[in-house]
Amino acid sequence: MPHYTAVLVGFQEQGNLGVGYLASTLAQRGYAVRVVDFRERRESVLGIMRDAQPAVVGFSVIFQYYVPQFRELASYLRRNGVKGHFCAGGHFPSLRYEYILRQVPELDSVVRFEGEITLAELVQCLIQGRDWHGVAGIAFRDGDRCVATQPRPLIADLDQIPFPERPFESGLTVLGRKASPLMASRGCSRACSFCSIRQFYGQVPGRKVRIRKPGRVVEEMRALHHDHGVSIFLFQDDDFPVWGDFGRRWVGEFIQALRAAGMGREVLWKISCRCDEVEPELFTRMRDAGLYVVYLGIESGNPAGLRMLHKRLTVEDNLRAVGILQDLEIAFTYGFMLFDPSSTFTTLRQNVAFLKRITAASTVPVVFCRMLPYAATPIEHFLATEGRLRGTVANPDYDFTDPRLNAYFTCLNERVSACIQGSDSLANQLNFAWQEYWVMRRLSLRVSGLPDYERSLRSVTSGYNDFILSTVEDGAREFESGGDSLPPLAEFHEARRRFSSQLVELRDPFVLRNQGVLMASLNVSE
Ligand code: B12
Repeated sequence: MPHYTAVLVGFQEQGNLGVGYLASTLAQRGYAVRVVDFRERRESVLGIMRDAQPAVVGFSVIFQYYVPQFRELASYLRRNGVKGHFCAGGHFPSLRYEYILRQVPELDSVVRFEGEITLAELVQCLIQGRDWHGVAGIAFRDGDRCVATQPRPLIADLDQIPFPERPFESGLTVLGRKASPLMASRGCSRACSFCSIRQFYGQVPGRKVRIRKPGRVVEEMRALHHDHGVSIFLFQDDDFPVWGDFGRRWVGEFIQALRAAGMGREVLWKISCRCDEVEPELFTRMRDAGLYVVYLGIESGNPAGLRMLHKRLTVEDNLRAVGILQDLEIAFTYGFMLFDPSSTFTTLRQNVAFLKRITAASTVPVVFCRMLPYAATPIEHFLATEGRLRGTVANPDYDFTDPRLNAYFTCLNERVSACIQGSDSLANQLNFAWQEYWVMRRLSLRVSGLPDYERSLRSVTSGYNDFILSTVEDGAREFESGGDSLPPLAEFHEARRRFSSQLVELRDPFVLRNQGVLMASLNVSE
């Protein structure tokens, strides 16, 4: 195996664009880079390091939950003789560099905020044997102190950086169609109190939101489509550029470029945006050019929650967005924080009523989570000031003002989390089945029995939604009136198993029955 200048270790679930951009930027400058999946066995990571003997090992710590595991890996690699310069990047290390430098003594530096140019300069210093401590945008230990160098401005023109490398396929396919993540922009102009994006892009000089040229985005899509057979594009933008006159112009050019590239009919794409950005005329045009799912950051269904989360939206704004997408027959998924620091039993009931409304058509499963206070967010600060912040970096947490709610959440979460959270949760399986449905429908695949299939899918979704929401409602009543128990865990396992097998018994035979048509649509023989 050749020696590599840098080895980048990052979490590779569904790809990792950050690491991909770092790798392509280094490669463009002539450095040999190897990307490793953080989930690989540590012995095999060590083997790669021993063979590669990199001058720099970069750890991408984009989820703060994983700080302890990264610490463990860095320490293991050092103990086993890996030399090189160890650096870390990502939201948490950028915002809390002192913490991570103290907690992970194996680290030589932290690359703060956008990492492409900083890492390239750091690598250059290291391989030329020059002093690297003056590189802008880093932090390091100096005796007992932690020092941060001057911040590096954000990259003004995102089109100046090369397309990201994608050494690992995303692993995502829908009915045999490959899906890939990509980004048209970075940053968000809004200020939701729970989100770290604004803190991440807001603490350094430069425009907080940068948007690529539509033509370049389409060029990347075209390369993925033609060279790698990708036909579903998952935009990971913090807030896809659809807002106001600018958004309308940008989207107009994007659609034009898609059509000019011959991809107006054969590709589908998904975006994330805010509810107040959804409007009928623009989204009709987007739908007609392949937009098939919109992830809405809804987050709350009651006024106090929306205020606490600083969404600057009303419940009606949220309902309106869902209504428009439903009218246009664009699928939607959503983020929803059933619990947040302002939660009471009253807001909980309002949230349940809201979830009932947006899931009334039974074309989307009920999902929810508890708002967690990520490092350096305004809500973390608020909770600390109130004396309610709890937990650790890996498990940040807080108390509700009503102690009955603390007990209720713990009990409820234990029972429903396997249904609604994580990649193999029931809600995720339902979402996936619906994605397949929308792909078949939007690409007008000639499958037989699609309307019946849709009805049955609705029926399973509805059964699951009723089960979850009635559990939440009944439990809230019980705990509010002084009780402290929910039905036994076994009942939830059983319900989960039941809905899951209903789904499998419905979905698998349908796909099998239509296998010929589905394969033919991929130009693959059976
Ligand atoms: C795509 C995505 C996912 C994907 C895949 C992630 C992946 N492997 O890349 C999936 C769907 C799996 C996912 C899951 C989750 N996600 Co997510 N996700 C994202 C999202 C939207 C985009 C990531 C991305 O591609 N960014 C674009 C690149 C260009 O930026 P970047 O990764 O930050 O990298 C740059 C810099 O940080 C820096 N950098 C990063 N790493 C390194 C390393 C080195 C060595 C250097 C020098 C520099 C450097 O340079 C990079 C280039 O400029 C982000 C939001 C965001 N904008 O980042 C949330 C985000 C990372 N996710 C988040 C969360 C909370 C989750 C979940 C917990 C959600 C949930 N409730 O289930 C799960 C956890 C998954 C798990 N297994 O534990 C949070 C993390 C917050 C935190 N402080 O920990 C984020 C920030 C969203 C948010 N605003 O809250 N996620």
